[in-house]
Amino acid sequence: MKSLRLLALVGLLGIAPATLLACSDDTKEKVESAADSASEDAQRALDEAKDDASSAVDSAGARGAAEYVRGRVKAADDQDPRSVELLQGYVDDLPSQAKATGLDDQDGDGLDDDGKVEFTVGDKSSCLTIPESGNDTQVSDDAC
Ligand SMILES: [Ca+2]
Repeated sequence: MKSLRLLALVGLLGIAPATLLACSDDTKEKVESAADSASEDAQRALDEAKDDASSAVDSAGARGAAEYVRGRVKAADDQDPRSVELLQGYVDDLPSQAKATGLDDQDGDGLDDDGKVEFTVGDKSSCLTIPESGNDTQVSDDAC
């Protein structure tokens, strides 16, 4: 009797790690596949953002660039509208012929100090103004 129980125990111990291993492989695959699809989604969103930014600049130059960033700021209404990190991310989506200046954070609070970003495409400039509240963002067809 005793040796039977021992055999069963040994048997169980032998099976358990194999089962756990199989389960963890399965889980790992699921996690990897979820991560892959999340990164594909992120890549797709990034590609779309760059396409949008490109069309905005192609059709409306400096103003298009400013309006594009303004649109992104308005869409991210759960974030601080002056966040330098976010704004820089939007600016990075712009095609290379669009130059953005004026993102400054002298006091190091992570927020743009004056809420003004100037966009230049060719010989045209436009100025995006983001009030601290994030409401009433404005785009003007002049340098800031
Ligand atoms: Ca600041």
